[in-house]
Amino acid sequence: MANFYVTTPIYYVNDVPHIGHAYTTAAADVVARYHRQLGDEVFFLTGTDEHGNKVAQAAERRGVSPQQHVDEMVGKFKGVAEKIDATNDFFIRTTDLEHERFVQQFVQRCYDNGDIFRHSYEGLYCPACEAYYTEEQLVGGLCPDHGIRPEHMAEENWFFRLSAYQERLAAHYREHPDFVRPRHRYNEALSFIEQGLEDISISRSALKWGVTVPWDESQVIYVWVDALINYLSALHYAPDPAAGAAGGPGKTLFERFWPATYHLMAQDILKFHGVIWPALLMSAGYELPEHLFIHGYLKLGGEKISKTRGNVMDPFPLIEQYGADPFRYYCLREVSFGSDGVVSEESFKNRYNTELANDLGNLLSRTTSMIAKYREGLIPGRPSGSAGSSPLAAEAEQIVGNVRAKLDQMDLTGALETIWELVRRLNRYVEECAPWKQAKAQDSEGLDATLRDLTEGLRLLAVLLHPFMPATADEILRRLGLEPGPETYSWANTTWGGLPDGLRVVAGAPLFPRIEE
Ligand code: ME8
Repeated sequence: MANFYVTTPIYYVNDVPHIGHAYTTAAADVVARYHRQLGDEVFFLTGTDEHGNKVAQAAERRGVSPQQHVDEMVGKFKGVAEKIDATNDFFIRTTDLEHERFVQQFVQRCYDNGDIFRHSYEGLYCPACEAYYTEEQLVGGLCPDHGIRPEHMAEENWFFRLSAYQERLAAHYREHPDFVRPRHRYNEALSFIEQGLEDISISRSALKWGVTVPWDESQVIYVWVDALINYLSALHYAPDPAAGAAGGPGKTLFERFWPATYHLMAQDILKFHGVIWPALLMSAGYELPEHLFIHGYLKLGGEKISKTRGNVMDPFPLIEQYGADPFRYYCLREVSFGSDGVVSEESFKNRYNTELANDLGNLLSRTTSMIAKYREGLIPGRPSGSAGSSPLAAEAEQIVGNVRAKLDQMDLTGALETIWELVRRLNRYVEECAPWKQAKAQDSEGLDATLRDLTEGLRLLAVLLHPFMPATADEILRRLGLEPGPETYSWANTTWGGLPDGLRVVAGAPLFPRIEE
């Protein structure tokens, strides 16, 4: 049993959440659930980034105070996590007092180490990134990420000696070739470091909406520094999910879960997490996270979905209409995890109808209705002796092994594809065995074996699907007369032959009613 700590970025509350936010949180939830299946002790963190210029401006546009704005917006982001069935152990807000105090202590450590100094600065500032750019970094004079023209800014503020960490950062990358994954993102981050690092401004004087610099009340801490520290601060005040467990964990969350196992995010914030965050941690004397995993962008019509660009796909109507599971399935299956990909309502409906309604939904309804018809609902028991071995056992176990290997590599899309090999194999098995013919020929033993194999296959599917489609997995188990729960979903139950005898199928509506145009 290992300790496993997975995080999502904390999302900006300058605008409403969109499908991109739901995607990262869903992916982190898959990973968290999978590690719980393995028996790991898991901490899963998500939350909101509530300070900074962007948020202050959004509040001003609405004519409300920043505090009122964030208090109203946070519910929408918590709502995303709930609606997609995320099992986050805590939801951090950077306006939590405990977080703010921790941020001050953290930067004080960097200051005491001599890494923070006063400096005046002038440059081109993108308010959407909350970051400075050089002329060369701009594309046609515009921010490369947001396509807006940066503002000229001049400030005297506090700087962090990022340049002093260049060598140590590069060495860390060389010694930890899987620090950033996938590989091309590692290369991107390392080459950025190797091009030379400049010191960065880590405070703002013009802005009031932030955490005060502990030694200079006239300035607030730069929102990105404040935000990154959330991964660490949360472990100092979040309630302990294992606190009620028998015997108690005995150690604090920080002792058990730092360093983080995975920070998940898209490539827009790789530089902050791959360069600035590790340097800050080195300066303050903390261990570095084990891995950053950079998934790609979901794009609409070929363009990155972004609040600043205004081309947002709202996940709520889809989730409300079809449930969280089809949404989770679709995003993770349609776009190869780690690459960019296009999403659309049309392709959602296609996958829903073919893969969920036809492949998976029909498999369950065919199996359970045949058991109802031929065996009065009683799932045939395990035959004794050599007659008990199934032609599917070896194939299924190979598939389980492959799913695990893909999940361990963070290939969430590959894992889903592999699970569908089993779905399709079971459907072919129905055709091959033709239980209706076995019934007609009064091949009672053959029919029992077919129905039992299909049920066993469905049980296995439920365990494999649990991280991706938790409600669907629960429903499959219930239809087979099984009780869903942590025991049933334990990875130890992925061996063929785990189905208890004496179960009865339960009738029910189609898992995924077809979407008719
Ligand atoms: O950057 N496709 O917050 P943010 C896939 N507050 N993922 C997407 C996406 C898309 N089109 N759009 C957004 C911030 N995301 C900071 C983070 S962390 C210390 C501070 C996801 O609201 C993806 O995970 O702009 C991306 O990295 C993140 O949302 C950016 O969220």
